[in-house]
Amino acid sequence: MSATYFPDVKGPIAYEGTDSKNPLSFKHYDANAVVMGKTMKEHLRFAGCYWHSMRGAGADPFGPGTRIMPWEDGSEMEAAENTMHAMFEFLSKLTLPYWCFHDRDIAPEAKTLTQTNKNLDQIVALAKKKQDETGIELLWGTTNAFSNPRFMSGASTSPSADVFAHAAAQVKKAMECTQELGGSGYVFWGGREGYETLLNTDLKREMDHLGLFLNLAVDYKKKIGFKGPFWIEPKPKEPTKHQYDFDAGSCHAFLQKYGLMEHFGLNIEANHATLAGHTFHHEIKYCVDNGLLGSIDANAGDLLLGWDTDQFPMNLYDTALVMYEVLRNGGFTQGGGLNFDAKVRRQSTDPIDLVYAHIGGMDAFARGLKIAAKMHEDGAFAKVVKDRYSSFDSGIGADIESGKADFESLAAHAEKTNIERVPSGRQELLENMLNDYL
Ligand code: XLS
Ligand code: NI
Ligand code: NI
Repeated sequence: MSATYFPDVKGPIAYEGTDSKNPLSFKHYDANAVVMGKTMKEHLRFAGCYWHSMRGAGADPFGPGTRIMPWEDGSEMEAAENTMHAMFEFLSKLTLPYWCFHDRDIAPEAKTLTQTNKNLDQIVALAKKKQDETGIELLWGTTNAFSNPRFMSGASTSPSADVFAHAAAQVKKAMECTQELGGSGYVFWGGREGYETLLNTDLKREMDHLGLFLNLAVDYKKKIGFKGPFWIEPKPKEPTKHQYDFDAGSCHAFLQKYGLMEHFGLNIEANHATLAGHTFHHEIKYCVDNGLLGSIDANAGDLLLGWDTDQFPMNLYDTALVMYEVLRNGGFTQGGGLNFDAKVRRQSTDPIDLVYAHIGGMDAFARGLKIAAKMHEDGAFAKVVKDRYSSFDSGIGADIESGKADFESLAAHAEKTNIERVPSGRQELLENMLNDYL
């Protein structure tokens, strides 16, 4: 492996166990260790993301980028090629088996769509070569239909039909690139699909346009034979005041209304969950219970800052409870994985900081997986939940669930039943139990 952009990392990061003092080693992520019948690598399906790791220079609303990114060198197209080399060196050294990208991350946008697409073709060919050389695979591709000023009022929900057409052209091409690279799935994040003020917004028309657009995407997917599922990535706000793909629940309703359930799952991002006023655990659990778990953008927010800070996931409660749900789902059955949609802080300026960040995130999820597996194997939490609803397993409860009961029979039952007390929820005991696993 040629050490070009990450010279301090001599070879692939290895598992050295918890006694190791080497900061460039995994303490918990042991790719080939078997947990509940599958290797950690198979369970976790880690992906590196192009936009933050390779293209994010650390800019914030108050200042430009701060980061040293030696790969952004030469002409625009040279820089794009160097960046692809850097990405694959980075993925290989971190032993990340997958990657994710937006069309505009990997190749520069030109003056015309034709030239932009040619740029993309050139870089996709290089990416394909790098994939073949390394065995690293594409988890998902997506479209950036939010940065270009033409998308200021939305893409498929823009009041301009020409913008709708441009968004379609972009998704069409990005889907083709994803297919060319063998991507597992394709993501839709509605970057500006929302509104700033209702005073100028035809809410119904915009949502109908979004539903139409996604149906057109399904038509095209069938036409080109793209096998992977589509995943919507819910986010309640930012950059818009209100986004239509608010959270898992509202996406679920949207997908049902527009007849899209068969083709879509969700890509849940931790920080988007918290922006929506939910926990990461809640959003994942909602997906598992409704057959919607596609993929995960593994990051974390800062509750004190309150915006999409995209930090690396370090909280073991989060990783354990989320992996508990992923295991309950039988894994990433739609072909998704854990994509580090996370960025190092603005003051973390060296390429090596990216390496530390990913080691930390991978170890946090590996620990989460081990904790979750133990929780499943013991079955203590599953038993508590099962027992709590056991009144629905027989008698009147079974009649309710099977649809046998009606209001008259229920009223008759209530008249002859005195409720002395409803069983305790035992929340504190359960929290103690959870801490014992950590
Ligand atoms: C932004 C989103 C974005 C998506 C892909 O908040 O997380 O990065 O993951 O468009
Ligand atoms: Ni994301
Ligand atoms: Ni995000």
